[in-house]
Amino acid sequence: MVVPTYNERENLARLVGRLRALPGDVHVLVVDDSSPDGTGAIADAIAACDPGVHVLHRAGKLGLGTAYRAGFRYGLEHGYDYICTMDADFSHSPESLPALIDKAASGYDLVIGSRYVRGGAVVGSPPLRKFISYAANTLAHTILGVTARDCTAGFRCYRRQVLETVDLDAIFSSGYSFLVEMAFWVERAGFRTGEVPITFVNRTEGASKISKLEIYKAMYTIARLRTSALPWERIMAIYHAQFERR
Ligand SMILES: Nc1nc2c(ncn2[C@@H]2O[C@H](COP(=O)(O)OP(=O)(O)O)[C@@H](O)[C@H]2O)c(=O)[nH]1
Ligand SMILES: [Mg+2]
Repeated sequence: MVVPTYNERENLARLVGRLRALPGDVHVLVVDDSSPDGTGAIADAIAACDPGVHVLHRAGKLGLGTAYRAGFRYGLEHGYDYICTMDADFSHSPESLPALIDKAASGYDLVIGSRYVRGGAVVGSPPLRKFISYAANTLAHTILGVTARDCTAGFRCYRRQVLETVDLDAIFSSGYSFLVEMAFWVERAGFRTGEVPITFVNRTEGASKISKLEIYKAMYTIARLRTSALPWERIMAIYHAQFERR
């Protein structure tokens, strides 16, 4: 389980405790971006007493997308078959993780802990937050053709083959829109995406790191992916044929 953190000192120790208490010896990798609140030191202290907990320290706030990518690389290099991600803020209940892994093991390449399938729910999010999430998903469905109902969710389980196949270096998004971009490439590569209903509980401790800039970047990402997915070679061939005939 890759847990990116930036200022999560109120949450991290309890979260890791609950993940480590799950059946199946779930290992945890904390990817901390030099959190000013000392989350990195807390992670080190936990890792010092538990060989199933690891920490990657990065030099500064380099973005959620690149934190996931660093975590994926670590998971691939260390031979894990399932590489998962979640927020550190308890919006994603650790106890839902086995359901995600079970579904992946039953033949899905990417499993998303989803608010927007039957049985899923959102608790405590302000209306604006709900609207942004709804709007981002609607754009991803209509403009990009992504079929996952909750493609902005960070609670995920990837089979290692997915992360070996998708070109992680070619992913442009460094921040939150990484999630939409990854869902898009996973589906385009022909992998099977499944969803497990979860109840998303808005964080009670610490502050959200999502900013207006991340929302603009997400819109740009959707536009960029749409244009990059157009059949440019055919379009240029038609254009040249027309042009040369004159
Ligand atoms: N390492 C790292 N973690 C981040 C960064 N931005 C956000 N996070 C973490 O990513 C997770 C999702 O962020 P969060 O603030 O919960 O976003 P929200 O759920 O969309 O409000 C949390 O665990 C954050 O601590 C970042 O730049 N670097
Ligand atoms: Mg969160």
